[in-house]
Amino acid sequence: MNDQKLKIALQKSGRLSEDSMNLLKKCGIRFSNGLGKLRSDAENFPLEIYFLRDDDIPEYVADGVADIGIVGENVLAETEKAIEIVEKLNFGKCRLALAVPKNFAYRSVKDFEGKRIATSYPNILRAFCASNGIETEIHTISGSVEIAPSIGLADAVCDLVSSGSTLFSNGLREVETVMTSEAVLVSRTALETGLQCVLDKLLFRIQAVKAARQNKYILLNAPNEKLEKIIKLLPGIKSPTVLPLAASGWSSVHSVINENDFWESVEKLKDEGAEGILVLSIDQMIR
Ligand code: PRT
Ligand code: ZN
Repeated sequence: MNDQKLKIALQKSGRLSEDSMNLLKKCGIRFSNGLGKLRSDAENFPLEIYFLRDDDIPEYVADGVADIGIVGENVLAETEKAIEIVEKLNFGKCRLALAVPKNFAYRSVKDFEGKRIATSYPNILRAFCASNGIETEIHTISGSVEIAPSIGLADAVCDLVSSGSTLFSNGLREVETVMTSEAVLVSRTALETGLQCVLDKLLFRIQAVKAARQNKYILLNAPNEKLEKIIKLLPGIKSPTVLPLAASGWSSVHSVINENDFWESVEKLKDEGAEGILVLSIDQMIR
């Protein structure tokens, strides 16, 4: 391993912090993140970790203070910095949406014409309004956007939504998705060869962790006469492993299944006579 250290910026404390740190830990990278710590050196990987506010991460990466970072696509789009998305990370999922008070008779995006919209994302909203040919009055506020209509500051809001319960409890109804977002790994452009090499190693591990999260390891017992049908239900990475059981006429089948069709697969396997089904999480998966 070369001795150049890659500098990564993570959110210090907030919705992305825990998932970002867990991802590095699953990649086998050890570091301490004690309370109030602003930077940390990884013990077993050439990585220096900076803990920052999420809004500052694109700028730190664009300026080269950090080489890479983990940030929401929404923050990235709002700051309009010239940095690259290297990998989508499958967490921190949300959408930036337009919402109106429940009694607003909404029909189409044209209903926003001339309206006051409160948001923390003025650049994204401005671009959205322009591409829809509408003129709006954008009020930029940095927090608690959802209360703007009830205090008379705005007619509508453009805010991040995940479950929708914040909008609902403030008497608002989501009517348009402006953008969808998830946490992404970003990088400054033109990394030096040594640093690019460290990033490639990190990416290889991140992709293995992502693949593992989307899959489960499954073990089951099958009567030999049903093996053919059961194997068809379990494609695995190449094909399932089949081992004889001590009890005659039975086999143990091991495979990997996608989490999305997990319950459906298990039901079909049971219908075909599979018994003793065990399902395990996978930490890393390298195809
Ligand atoms: O202190 P710092 O500046 O670092 O953090 P922050 O307070 O600005 O950001 P934080 O930690 O709230 O969010 C970090 C990132 O998480 C965001 O930039 C998004 O990419 C992502 N994310 C995912 C969310 C949400 N889901 C989310 N639900 N960010 C914010 N929210 C808020 C939203 O603003 C609204 O107030 O949650 C509320 C809505 O949630 P529901 O579930 O009621 O719809
Ligand atoms: Zn922030």
